Amino acid sequence: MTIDVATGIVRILKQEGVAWVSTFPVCRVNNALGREGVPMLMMRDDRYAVAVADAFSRITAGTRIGVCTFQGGVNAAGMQYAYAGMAQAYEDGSPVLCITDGVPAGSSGNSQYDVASAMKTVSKWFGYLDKPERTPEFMRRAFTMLRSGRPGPVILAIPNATATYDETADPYRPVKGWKSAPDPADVRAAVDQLLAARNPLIYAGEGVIYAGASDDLKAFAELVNVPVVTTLKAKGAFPEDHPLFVGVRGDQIAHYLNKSDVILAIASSLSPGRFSHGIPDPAKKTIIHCNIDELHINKMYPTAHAVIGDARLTLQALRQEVSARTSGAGQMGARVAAGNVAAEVRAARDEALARYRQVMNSDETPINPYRVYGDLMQVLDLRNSFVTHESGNTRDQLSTVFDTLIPRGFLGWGNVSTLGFSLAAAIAAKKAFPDRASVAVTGEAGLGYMMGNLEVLLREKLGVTVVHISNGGFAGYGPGFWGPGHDPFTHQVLGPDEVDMSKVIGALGFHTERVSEPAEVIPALRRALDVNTSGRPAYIEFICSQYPVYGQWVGRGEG
Ligand SMILES: Cc1ncc(C[n+]2csc(CCOP(=O)(O)OP(=O)(O)O)c2C)c(N)n1
Ligand SMILES: [Mg+2]
Repeated sequence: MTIDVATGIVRILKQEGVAWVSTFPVCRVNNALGREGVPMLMMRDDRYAVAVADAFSRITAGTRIGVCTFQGGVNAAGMQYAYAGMAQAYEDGSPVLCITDGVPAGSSGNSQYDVASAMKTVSKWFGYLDKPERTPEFMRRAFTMLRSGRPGPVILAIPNATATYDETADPYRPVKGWKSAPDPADVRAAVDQLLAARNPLIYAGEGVIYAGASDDLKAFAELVNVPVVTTLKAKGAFPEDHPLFVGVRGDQIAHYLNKSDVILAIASSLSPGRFSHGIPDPAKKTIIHCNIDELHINKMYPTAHAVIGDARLTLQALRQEVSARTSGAGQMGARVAAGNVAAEVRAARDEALARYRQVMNSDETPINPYRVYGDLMQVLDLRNSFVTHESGNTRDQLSTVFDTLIPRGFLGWGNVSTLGFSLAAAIAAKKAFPDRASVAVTGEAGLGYMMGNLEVLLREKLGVTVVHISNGGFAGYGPGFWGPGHDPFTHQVLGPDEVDMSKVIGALGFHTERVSEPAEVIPALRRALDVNTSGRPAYIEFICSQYPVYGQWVGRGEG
């Protein structure tokens, strides 16, 4: 009957289907997790504890909620370190549950760092459990927020984990999460505009993946025969071998964004950031903004028609409306012959991608990074694998060329992008889909961040491959940190001539290789993926050229 708060929380987590929790000690709920038999994935720092849980929620599109614990209370060292992970989860809108010790009653205002106000800036909700009896209520509320509306992190602070309450007084029932369908009048207005457009474009954001709406997006795009651009975080929401797929970034996106008269944005905030497009000449375009969150409407750009609701229900409603009015494709077909749309997309993509396709076959040494990416695409089963990038050139290059055929076959991340997240993402992908190959592609800086956490992969037998594009410098964003006028004083680090990272990481117990010959890229990748299948992690250092060439974001400067 009577139960302590920590045990109550853990039993509710089990009811909610949480199979494991990532952590960095200490947190008082951890002992209850241990006692109740919930496995803990112990990371080597608090930021990674958050990042792994965050990435798990992203990769499973919120169908399985990632949960983490870290240190809080009056000695909130862990929380201070976890803040970086929280901020990234909040910025990217990831539904992760974070549990920490709360400042005990009688100690508020004691420390300099104000936990509550800090956490409120990086969460959808910061819940301070001020009474043990409220445990079921707080957990209900947390899972309601995690499974409904715009995704975002929730933090629960538990000031007294050993306090007790009557478990039977308010029995917990799992929270399903709820969705809303758009107003039919708004759907009609959107379809009016779309059917009247000369050059419509669909601009799809990550909410398509969270809504499980990839098939609906495909069906709708095909019905109206309109080209599709996806954002970085939505990469994979639309199959990238589809004739209507324009791309994520590059000249072909510029062509379509410039030429479009009507943009139907679905499940994207349309907030031009460092890693997304701006809409050129927005006042001259009709923007139909379909979003779950009214806070994105009329943000940055004037919205001509808003359609508020869940992405899947919205796409289904749009499709029904188009079909009901017309023979669907026939209507749009009157605008432009069906085949021509795909032909134009193909021509635009071929032209924009030609320079990258060429270097994907390059035999030069040091190895061109695109050769590694092209070979990676050949080696992986693109319908049954996971790849992610790092902050820096690997993001820019991979998001330009990597063919993503299934949702979350590739994780694009970072409205703001915290170096080192790729390792957390690759670990989470392995946990979510153990049978899929899982690859993190990183530069020197990302690798530096992950070093302390590599031990986790050995301990947990996580067969992940870290691909290091070893170019001896911090290229970063823009034309490269070595480029004219772009951070020329802060790019150089010890490179492959001075340090052999394959020996360093090999000494830990990873399968490691160091590859400087293009012809060796494929065999080395194969060996790494092969050892991964028996749970051994791998690291391959590819000695690469500095090649800061990639597709641009429209409306961004070079810097
Ligand atoms: C936590 C954090 N601090 C700073 C940055 C800014 N930053 C982005 S990329 C980068 C350097 C990347 O260099 P490297 O890892 O060698 O990748 P390359 O671009 O050379 O492939 C820096 C410092 C960041 N993204 N995250
Ligand atoms: Mg580098």
